[in-house]
Amino acid sequence: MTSEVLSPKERVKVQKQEPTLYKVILLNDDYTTMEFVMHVLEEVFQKSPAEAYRIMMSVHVNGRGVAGIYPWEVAETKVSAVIAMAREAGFPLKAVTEED
Ligand code: TYC
Repeated sequence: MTSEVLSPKERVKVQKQEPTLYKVILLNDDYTTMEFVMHVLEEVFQKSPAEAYRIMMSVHVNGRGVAGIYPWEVAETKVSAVIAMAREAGFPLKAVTEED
């Protein structure tokens, strides 16, 4: 918000819009280890060990699951971090963004 003086009519126009949010979705595969997925959830998504285990198991059972919900640039950066870490470690783990 700027500190300029606004008329009452102008003031109603400057209400802040919520940014569109994006889910970061982790996808299941048969090769990435459960331990590595939990590591990614703790490092990239700041999840506790218990929450990382819960999300990892949910992806393992359901095929996909939400790792976190963020503004677009943050979500895309986290997907890039997941892919980079996985390829470096030799795993095929995939992550995608989806509008919330
Ligand atoms: N299905 C994998 C296994 O049994 C574990 C896994 C969980 C892989 C979540 C990817 O996003 C994933 N080793």
